[in-house]
Amino acid sequence: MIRAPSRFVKRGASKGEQMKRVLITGALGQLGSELATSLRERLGADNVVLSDIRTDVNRDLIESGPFELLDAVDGRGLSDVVRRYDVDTVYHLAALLSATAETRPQEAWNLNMGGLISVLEVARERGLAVFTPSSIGSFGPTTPKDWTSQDTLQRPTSMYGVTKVAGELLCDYYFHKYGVDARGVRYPGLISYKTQPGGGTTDYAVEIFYAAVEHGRYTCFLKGDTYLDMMYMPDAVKAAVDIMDADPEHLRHRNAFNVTAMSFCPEELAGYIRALIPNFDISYKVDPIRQAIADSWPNRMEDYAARVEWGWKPEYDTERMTADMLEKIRERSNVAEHAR
Ligand code: AKB
Repeated sequence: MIRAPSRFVKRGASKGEQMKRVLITGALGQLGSELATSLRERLGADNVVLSDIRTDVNRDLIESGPFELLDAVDGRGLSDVVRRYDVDTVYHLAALLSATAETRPQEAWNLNMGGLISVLEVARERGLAVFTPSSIGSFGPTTPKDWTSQDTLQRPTSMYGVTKVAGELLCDYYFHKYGVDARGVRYPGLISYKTQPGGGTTDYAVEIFYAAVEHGRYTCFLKGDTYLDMMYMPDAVKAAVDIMDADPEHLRHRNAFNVTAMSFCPEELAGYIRALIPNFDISYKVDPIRQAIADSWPNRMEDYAARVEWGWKPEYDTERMTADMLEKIRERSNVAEHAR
């Protein structure tokens, strides 16, 4: 049996008593879909309400428990869902990622900030706990690039980064001013095979695996020597669950903990793939927008505060992640091949 994290069990509740309820916004996205599956396994499907602005993907997930068509910017709609399901914890994941945000900056501001403030307002009114992901995108070109520390310069130059820093500050504000239990981590690029990312600068680190399995070659939109922090999805899900499960007494930072698992550049990742697919070939066609964003982000963060304050420790390094990605994508392509 999988044990429910303590914060999802009512205070003083004995084993087996009623668990609490979670709402995930942006639940059909790359992180949301895997977090949803994991939380539904832990807490029971009925205790994890999924929401998104679309229903055209991931039908199995949508049908595996409660789902609401909801734009997180709509505070009334959000409040209604929270009340109807007696939600006490929101994982607020709905946001535009860095590359898309750079092409549609006003929309990014409206969604990323509008969604967050409406979640925090409902949290203030109804005493909810909130998880909000920040990102390596919250750093900028003046941030120290190597072993970037938890508390350092944050002057991002992308609209995504602007919304991420503002979001970190807003979460801190709601905690200090209203006591909202807002927590979060600064995610690096997330690598996964179940749901594709969309509109991110780090998306190459997912695309490359599909291209390697399907075509044996990949044309990368970042330069070969662009180092960025990355993390495999099981660790990203673990971080989201563990930070919300952490003893608040031990949290000095609460919001926006640096978390990382590996750092590599495209050339290096290609080397790991080549160890398993010897003929794999990488070439480059640089996208200036995404390259400029990547160049403004750290090469590698340190995540000491997360390790000390709530026991963060990733399980996957680049080698283990690469082997698992290739194996899982091959399995999926074999299934698809046989289904034809
Ligand atoms: C992006 O590339 O925009 C995201 C991120 C690092 O926050 N994956």
